[in-house]
Amino acid sequence: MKIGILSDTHFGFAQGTERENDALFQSQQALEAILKEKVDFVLLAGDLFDSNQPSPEAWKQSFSFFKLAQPIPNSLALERENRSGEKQKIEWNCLPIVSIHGTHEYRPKDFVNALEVLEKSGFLVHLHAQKLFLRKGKEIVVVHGLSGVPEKVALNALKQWNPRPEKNCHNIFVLHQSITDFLPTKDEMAATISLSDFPRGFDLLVNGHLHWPKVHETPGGKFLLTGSTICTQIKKLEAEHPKGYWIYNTISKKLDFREILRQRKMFYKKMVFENATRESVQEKINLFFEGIFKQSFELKPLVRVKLGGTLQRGLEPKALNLAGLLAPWKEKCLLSFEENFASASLQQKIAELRKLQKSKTSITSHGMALLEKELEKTAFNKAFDVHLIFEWLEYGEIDKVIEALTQSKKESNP
Ligand SMILES: [Mn+2]
Repeated sequence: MKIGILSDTHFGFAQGTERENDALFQSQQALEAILKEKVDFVLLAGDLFDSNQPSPEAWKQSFSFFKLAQPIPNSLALERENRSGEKQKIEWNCLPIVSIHGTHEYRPKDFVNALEVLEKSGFLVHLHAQKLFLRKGKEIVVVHGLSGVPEKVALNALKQWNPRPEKNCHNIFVLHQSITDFLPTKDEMAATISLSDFPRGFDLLVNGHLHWPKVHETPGGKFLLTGSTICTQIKKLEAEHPKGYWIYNTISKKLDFREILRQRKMFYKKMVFENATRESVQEKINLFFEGIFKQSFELKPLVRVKLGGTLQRGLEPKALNLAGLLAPWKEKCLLSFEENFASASLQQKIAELRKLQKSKTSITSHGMALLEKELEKTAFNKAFDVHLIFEWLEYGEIDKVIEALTQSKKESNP
């Protein structure tokens, strides 16, 4: 079978802003292209909506999207199996769209989920800890769907459901969670499932939620991050990958990524300065933006710049007026920025400590070096031999120290 896979369309995203049509504009192109490929069904990996209680505007976007598949006839027999093992045939007239809900649509038990509404409308088949058997002649594809749950309980939900691949079928497992392997720090509020937790023996593991597209080879098999069809946060990883969708062939097991043709481009730039002047910051900013606008864009691009490092002594970050430096470019893009300049003195102290650490000098000479530096800041003006005093102190020659210091004091305060 041929399957179109996409995820994270986020209908309703950025409502009331210049980007309010992006969610539908980009996801619609993805679905249209998938339908042209004559797929047997479409698999969605959650976060169709941006909110768990979509606005009428978001519902309208979703209906426009799902209507695209309605004229296409269904050639598959569908049967859903519940957690208890109970099976139920599903009558479906148009091209099947199979979906789990994501973390954005999650609602506690006993509340109606937006995707249940879409199923009642005949737009999709919704799975939560359920299997869907899709039969075409002799070939059976089983989609094992675990919808999004709060991250803290995700590993537990996976273990409790404990899906096992069906014999003589092509098994696809789909979920919508964070994965610890892709996060920089361990935090159970952010993720509990690791790649090693996935059940073995599946032909394909599919995960929504993380918005950049990528295929990973894992102990559990091929692991697909579908990526989103829209950018909801400008991150480095996302800016490196254009938005798109996947075509999967169950016989060759080939996964092809296709870009959405007309999409809002995204740029992310981190600039680190050292002892920068206002002019050097301005120059670097202009160079970056001139590079971007060598090409023209159908949709204003998203640009995020992150500036940090140190400024020239005496130049306070406030005086830099970054917003002012960026102003000439504001009209041409959807701009956001972050500045994180360390104060020069703190930065200097860190640099000094690093230098000392590298030189591997003894504690005594560290102390000596620090004392000399501190004395330079006072009115001391080399009134006594620091090295000698320090050496005496080291060997407990207090009397000598007092004598030398009182002597020098007399000399320097006539
Ligand atoms: Mn999402």
